[in-house]
Amino acid sequence: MTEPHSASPDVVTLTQENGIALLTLNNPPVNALSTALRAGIVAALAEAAADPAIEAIVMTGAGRGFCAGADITEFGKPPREPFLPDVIAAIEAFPKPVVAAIHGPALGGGLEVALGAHARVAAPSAKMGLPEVKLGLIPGAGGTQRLPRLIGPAAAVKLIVSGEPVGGAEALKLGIVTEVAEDVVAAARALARQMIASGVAPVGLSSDAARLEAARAGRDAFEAAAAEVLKGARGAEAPAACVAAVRNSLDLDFEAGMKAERAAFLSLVAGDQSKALRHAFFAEKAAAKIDGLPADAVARPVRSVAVIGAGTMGGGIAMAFANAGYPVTLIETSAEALARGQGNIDKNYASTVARGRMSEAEKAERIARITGWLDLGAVASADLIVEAVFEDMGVKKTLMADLDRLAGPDAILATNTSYLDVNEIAAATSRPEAVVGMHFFSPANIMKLLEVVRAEKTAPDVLLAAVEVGRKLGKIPVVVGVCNGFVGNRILRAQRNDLEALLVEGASPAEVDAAWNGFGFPMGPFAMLDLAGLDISWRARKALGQTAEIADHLCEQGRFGQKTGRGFYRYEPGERKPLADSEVEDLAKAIAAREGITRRSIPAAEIVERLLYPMINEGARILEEGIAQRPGDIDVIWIFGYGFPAWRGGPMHAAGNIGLARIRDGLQARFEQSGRAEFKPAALLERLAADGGSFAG
Ligand code: T1G
Repeated sequence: MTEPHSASPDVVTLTQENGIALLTLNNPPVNALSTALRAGIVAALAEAAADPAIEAIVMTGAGRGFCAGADITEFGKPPREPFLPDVIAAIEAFPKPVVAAIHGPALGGGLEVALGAHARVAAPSAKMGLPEVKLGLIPGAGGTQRLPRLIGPAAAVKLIVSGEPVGGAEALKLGIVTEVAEDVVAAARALARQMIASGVAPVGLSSDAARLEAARAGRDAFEAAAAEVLKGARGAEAPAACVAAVRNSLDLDFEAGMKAERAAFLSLVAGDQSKALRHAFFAEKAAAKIDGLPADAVARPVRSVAVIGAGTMGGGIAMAFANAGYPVTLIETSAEALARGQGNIDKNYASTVARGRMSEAEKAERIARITGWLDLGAVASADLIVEAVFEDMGVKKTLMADLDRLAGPDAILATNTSYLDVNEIAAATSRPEAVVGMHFFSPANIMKLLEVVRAEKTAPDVLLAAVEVGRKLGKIPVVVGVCNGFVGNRILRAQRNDLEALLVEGASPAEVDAAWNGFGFPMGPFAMLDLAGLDISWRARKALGQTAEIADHLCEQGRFGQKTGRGFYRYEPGERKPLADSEVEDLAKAIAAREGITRRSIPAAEIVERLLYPMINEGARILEEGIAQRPGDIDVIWIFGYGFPAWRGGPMHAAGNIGLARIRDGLQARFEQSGRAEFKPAALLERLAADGGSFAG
């Protein structure tokens, strides 16, 4: 084997063995395609082309994966040569076979690099995909032109618009790779050897006429798939741009298709939606970082879990842990409650199996990890205990005191409370340093967000353990401070500050919800209230000594929303959509008459402002109080916990696009009009608006 010739000393190495060169991408930690790495590939190809001993190239990635795509830290800066499409064209034009050996992530530009190769093999660990749509982009280095030629336009448009990766086996089924092998480099060498022996000059996807003809024959299937994938777009620009680019691969020649792809990419990358989605990407990464911990702090180990309470939340939490491989002790106070909880868990898994998303064997394996107990003493062996009992401070304090007495000396005591004071809960134990909030969102086995509540005495190793466990559950943990409602629910309360006034002034629940849907939320506030149950927010209001005349009246009538068939809407059997409830409108009219308010039609834009501005204002207060570590954490919480459209970047990022001065003025006007303190602009908002700033980060 010849000595390694480093094509570029640090990011690409080229070695050669028996005529086959190994070109290794080596830009830790994920081989992102930085300018240096792109230049290194071009240099390595030139070096290989000049070496007559080299008959083929195998491309691989150093470390845990092939290549994570374009270096997203370079976005927003002037693009520098060599541009990625040109690098991939150079791979494709190499006169001898190039085989990509893919392990781990090959994402975005990383998969596009592999599509420039003449063949691809994958390891079972491979994770191949084009996630650009999640960054508000389209694949910008030939993915929309080469992938349809490789796997057909229908399969290609689904993969591109979903942004989701596929593993080695699925990639083999789709035709992205021709083989899956544990030793993926050896398999690639063998394939290269076969291609050399065939004596046939390699043909790249861009010039493969037969593949283009086959792709064009798949147009009808493509149009059907395109219509289907666009249904979920809800205001996002990138999905439609992806569809248009794949359609170009059928209608235009390769060069024209590439030109159109580049133009669309450059337009999107400069747009607000992509900036918002890139903000959300980095904010999600930053959210797991905890400021102010000792440098040597390490997470307390968690190998086993106990969940107290087998209700909706407790059952979902138990499933989340079982899904991640943890043994779970599920404890209830009665055999009947335990059986009901275990029955619900079985039903939830059964519906996943029915949808073909899990095998019966996997279902059995996960259920076997959950052991039901009636004796609280069963917590003795658990490293982490999560209480998910009734949302009442007295109940929780009593339970925590019992757990404190029965749990092992190093056990972590976590509370799933959604808004109660975790300091007060911790004070009910002799180990407040071991108490932390882990606020799961329902359904706890599905929702990605986990608010990790840092109480005054929570120890660093306990806090780190809660975050680490959250990530092992596949969740997005965000550290928050103690206040009523923490971050997410406190901002949800602020969103509702003006809801009843909107009804009294003339809007209907359906108009308010439609405006919020138009802003990009999957569900409007009234539909959400009816779904969650009006009694839940009623109890929270009473705990705060607050009232909401219309909602309180509905609750006093026992109208708690969907579960009782009436709330802000009427729910009739057989009717898919909720129906207007004339009694709600009559009540709003009566209040207007009593208050001397002239009702009017309220524009959707005004409705959105009156929901959104109080949320941003509450976010500013949360930052002032140190309840959230950074504005991006608030954005992550609302994107992943409450459906804030990611292509708007979350409430604090969206505020920057609206303009803080405009928000301040809107709130000030509402404050003066209503006299209600909750609309008074926060000091931080006033200060940033005066400086012309934004909530950066
Ligand atoms: N560019 C720059 N840095 C990246 C990066 C990237 N593409 N991907 C990850 N990092 C950083 C990340 O910020 C973190 O930094 C560290 O690497 C480890 O990441 C032309 C235009 C690859 C599955 O969207 O999905 O190609 O915090 O903690 O959990 O068409 O990172 O350590 O300082 O996430 O093992 C498309 C995004 C780009 C892939 C690894 N590619 N990355 O997950 O590690 S657009 C993506 C991921 C594009 C082309 C278009 C994940 C991962 P730090 P990590 P991980």
